[in-house]
Amino acid sequence: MDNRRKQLITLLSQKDNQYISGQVLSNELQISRSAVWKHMKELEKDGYIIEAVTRKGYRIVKHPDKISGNTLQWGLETNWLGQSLTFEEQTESTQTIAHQLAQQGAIHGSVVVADEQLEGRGRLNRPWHSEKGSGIWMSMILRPEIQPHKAPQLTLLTAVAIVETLKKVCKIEPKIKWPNDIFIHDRKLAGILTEMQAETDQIQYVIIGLGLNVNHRSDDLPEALQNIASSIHIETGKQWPRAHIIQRFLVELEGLYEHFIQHGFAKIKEMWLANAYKIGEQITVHTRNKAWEGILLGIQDDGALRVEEVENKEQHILYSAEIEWHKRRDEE
Ligand code: BT5
Repeated sequence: MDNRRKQLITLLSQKDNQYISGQVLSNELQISRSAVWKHMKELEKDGYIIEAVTRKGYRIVKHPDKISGNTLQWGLETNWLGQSLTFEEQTESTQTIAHQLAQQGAIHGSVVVADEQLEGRGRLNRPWHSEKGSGIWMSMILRPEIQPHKAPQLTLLTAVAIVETLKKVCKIEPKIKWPNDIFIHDRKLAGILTEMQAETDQIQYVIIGLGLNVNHRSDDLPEALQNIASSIHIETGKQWPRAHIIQRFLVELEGLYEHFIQHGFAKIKEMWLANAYKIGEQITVHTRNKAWEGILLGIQDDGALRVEEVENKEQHILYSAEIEWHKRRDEE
């Protein structure tokens, strides 16, 4: 039963906006046309809006707003990423669950998604606001056979996957702020948190967390974030089906990851640079106990940041640093 519905969603999703006839569906699934119709009614209970037109057939006009184990897995077109999926209505943090699952042996490509996080976190344990029903809060467990020092490249790769997904699905053009932020119009739309368990020369697992604000209106965000954060809804004025965005993102990430493992970082680096925030512009870099002005030149082949110091034209390669991006004064 469930499997048929999954196949149905896959067939309908592949056609995107076009109709697919009841006869074709009935042949593909080897069930009667009235059984197809019954399945459509069931799908509507899960929040899909399906249009049925005589002599044309069916098409999905709206993917469900709600996320659930079903809506995430039906129509997921990846080969391995997210095929093992854990969904939680509410959890402390998907990172915490992913760590537990990874330690219990969860397979490469396992994904954890939550509708709400009570203790979502960013880097250095900073809080990550993860309101119920509005955003994408998810963690991916990867077991890459790469040297541990290359793991930060996975953060950059994930950023590229997010931007490419949002360009295609939502027609917006966010920028990547090194190393782990996705920005749009100078506001933060998404953040990535990469955590790793490794020995000196071998990675046991990497957990990549993604927080992406989707359907928040401005006043849904806490006051402290209202001037520094954005959402896809704020940018486009539309509500977006989160499950559909997650599925498209997983397809994008899987493709880029496979390319990275087979051919290395070069193409990802080019894609990253094409979408990067403030390349060629002036920033302030805080390293240890010094602050200096620099021009952002780009990234190295390994993903490190390249900055030219304004005062003496010296080039610096930065693996970690706090950077001031000179936000507009009214946004401080
Ligand atoms: C990040 O940290 O940007 C990484 C965020 C990763 C969150 C995901 S959600 C799924 C998974 N489970 C988790 O528990 N975490 C991951 P960082 O660069 O340290 O940025 C944190 C800062 O972003 C905070 O100090 C706030 O200023 C800001 N912030 C918090 N919530 C935000 C939100 N929803 N939207 C935009 N900015 C936010």
